[in-house]
Amino acid sequence: KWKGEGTTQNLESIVIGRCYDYIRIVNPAVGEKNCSEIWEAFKNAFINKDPCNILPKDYELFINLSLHTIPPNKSLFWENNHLLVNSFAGRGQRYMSLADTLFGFFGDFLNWCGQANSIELDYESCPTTEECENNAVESFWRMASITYAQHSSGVIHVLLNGSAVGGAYPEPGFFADYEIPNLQKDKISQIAIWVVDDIEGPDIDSCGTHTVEKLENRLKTLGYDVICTDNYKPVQLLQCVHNPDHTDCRVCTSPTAAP
Ligand code: ENP
Repeated sequence: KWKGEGTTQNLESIVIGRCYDYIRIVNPAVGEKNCSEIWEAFKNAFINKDPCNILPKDYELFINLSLHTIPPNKSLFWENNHLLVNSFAGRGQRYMSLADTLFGFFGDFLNWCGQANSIELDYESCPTTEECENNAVESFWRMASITYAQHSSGVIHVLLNGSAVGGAYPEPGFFADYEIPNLQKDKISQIAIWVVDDIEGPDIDSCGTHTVEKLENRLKTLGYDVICTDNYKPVQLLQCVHNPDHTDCRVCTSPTAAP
């Protein structure tokens, strides 16, 4: 009955398995966590409720149980480059994006919703954000984004897509609406923005232009030390793994003709 995809099959097994994978293998530094209690708190945020009336605060207990330290200088915010961010962050080895925290790891790539007057999940369909913004997935990411921003410190990194239609810094967007307003200024030394175009993609946005200029001005007005870099090489080199033959991916220039 809804326009969106239904709950991911085997959701419970996936998220409980992810939770153990996270605390035992991906990031044992988080210490002991009760994965079945975290699953119960997650599920209780949205089961047996109108699927269009789930609020971020319904995930409060889930967040309290799964919260852990986010190392300084490791936070990585982004828009419009989910897979690139996943590989660049390296499951928290290089950077810790929201999806590399225990609470974000739980939901990444999954879909879920419940139904009013039933304790069953809805595997057939779930509401999209266009149908209702107070849906289980949207409210989950809003709560997770707010928490992630509040706990980020040191140098903050932001990876934006310079080829995104509509601009690298979308408004509305999670970064603009839930993350920037929840950064704790006294814990942050600098905000480093990277604007990276898709290989072969159009150069729609760059540092100092269009929506990126708007972002830089917003952050500077808030009193942050902001630096911006176009086509940050380490990220571009990662993109080149998929596009090894592209001219932008040449690692050394061809020798010039002899005089
Ligand atoms: P999209 O639309 O490019 O990508 C959405 C996909 O990324 C979905 O598969 C979603 O999981 C997963 N995802 C991972 N982290 C987030 C997230 N953090 N979030 C929403 N989806 C996330 O991403 P958006 O909507 O533009 O969100 C980007 C935001 O994530 C940025 O603000 C960045 O700083 C933040 P699922 O379960 O929905 O399939 C917050 C919101 O970290």
